[in-house]
Order: sequence, then C-alpha cells, then structure tokens
Amino acid sequence: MHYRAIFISDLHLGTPGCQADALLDFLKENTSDYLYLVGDIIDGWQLRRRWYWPQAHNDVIQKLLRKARKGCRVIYVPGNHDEFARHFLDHHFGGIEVVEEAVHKTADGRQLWVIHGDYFDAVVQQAKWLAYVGDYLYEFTLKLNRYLNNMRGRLGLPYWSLSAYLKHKVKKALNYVTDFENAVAHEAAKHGYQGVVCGHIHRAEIRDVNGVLYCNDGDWVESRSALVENEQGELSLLYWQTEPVVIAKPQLVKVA
Ligand SMILES: [Mn+2]
Repeated sequence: MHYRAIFISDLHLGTPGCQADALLDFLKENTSDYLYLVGDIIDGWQLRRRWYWPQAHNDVIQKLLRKARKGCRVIYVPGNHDEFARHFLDHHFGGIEVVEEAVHKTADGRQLWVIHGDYFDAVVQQAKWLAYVGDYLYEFTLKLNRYLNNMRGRLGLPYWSLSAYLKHKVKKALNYVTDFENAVAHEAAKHGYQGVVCGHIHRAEIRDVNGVLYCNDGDWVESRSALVENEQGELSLLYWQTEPVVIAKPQLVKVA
C-alpha cells in the first residue's frame, strides 16, 4: 500500500520487546511520501544498561535510511528514551531530518502538531501521583470507614460511608490515559492546530477532544500499530498482522 503519510513511534529498538521483524515487514509492504518517526525509536535508556542489538534492529535502521534515500521525506521527532537525539535537532542524518516537533499539513489542509508527548508527563504526573496515593488511600479508607462506623454505631448515629464518598474522586485520579489525551489535545488547540499526533503512552487512538483531533500512533512493542493518511487526507489506525512465514517451499524433484 502507498499512503500520503505514515506515523510510527515507540519502536524501542535496542530492547528485546521491540517487534522488529513485524516492523520490517510493515516497512517493506507500505510506502509513503512522508514518514514521521514520533519518538522512542531507539531505546538509549535500556542500551546504556545492557547492550542488545540484533541484526533485525540493524535492518530496520537500514530500511529507514533507504526510504529517505529513495525520496520519502523522513522526519524524526525524538522522545524521552532517545533524548540523546535531541542534541542533534535541525540536523540531517542520511536524509532523515531531526526536529523537536513538526507540523504536518494533511491533504485536506488540516494542520497536525507532531510531538512525542513526554513533555506532558509533568502535567499528568500530578494525576498519576494522586492515583498511586488514591489507591492506597482507598484501602485505608475502607479500614477507617469500619472503625468510624463502629464508633458511630456506639454513639447511636446512623451508618455513613466515607469510602463511597471518596470513591469517585479516586476513580477520577486513576484515569491517567484520558488525562494525558486531554492535556495534549488542549495544548494543540491553544496553539491553533486542528489536530495532534503523538506517541509515548503506547495507546493507539483517534478521537475528537473538544473539536481537536487527537491521534496516537501506538507502539511496536505490543500493538504493532501505525497512523496512516491516505491521498484524501483521511487518517486511520493500522494494526500490522504478519502472515505466517512459509519455512519450507515445495520443491520439484526431477527424476533422471
Ligand atoms: Mn516515550
């Protein structure tokens, strides 16, 4: 298939979790005018701890470089796991442009803000922290609730559920993904973009958030997903399923 644009992120090359063979197959079967690498392409964090670099990971890099050579515009927006690449912003590597963020104009004229998304951790962090505390607090509340109602009972007061009262607040704090999506979309709207493409949370999605198109291209660790734009400017998510590999081909044996 040929697309106008392909967005992929969170490949995590350099880790055993990266599904390099499936990714290589996807890159072979699909071409595009634009290819956006939306961060966490190479996992520098893990490589620093333990060197892991099989041939398939080399092949992926070779394939990306070949695409750039053949005229595909490859734009690389580094993420937090490949933050070392942020030292080379606005440089070219074998035709691959490294930029902090990009703006992709779709065929139907929409402006999409392309970012990895880790900058929003700080915004969402508070909610995440609350979630951990919230979970613990909930357990504690249940105990406290029993104790309080025991007291209330002895004083002749009716039963009152403290845990029920706090439950909806905890639930709200636990919604990390939604918080992230909303924060990113809100910032995109503030900058005047019609949509945003990001990665980082490994959760593929296309949805409207208050009039802004939120797109997350997923990852190549679990979901094996990509965001693609066709010639009409329509965006969709693609989950790559490889065909079972034929190991032994039937052979013709000539009998003399
Ligand atoms: Mn990331």
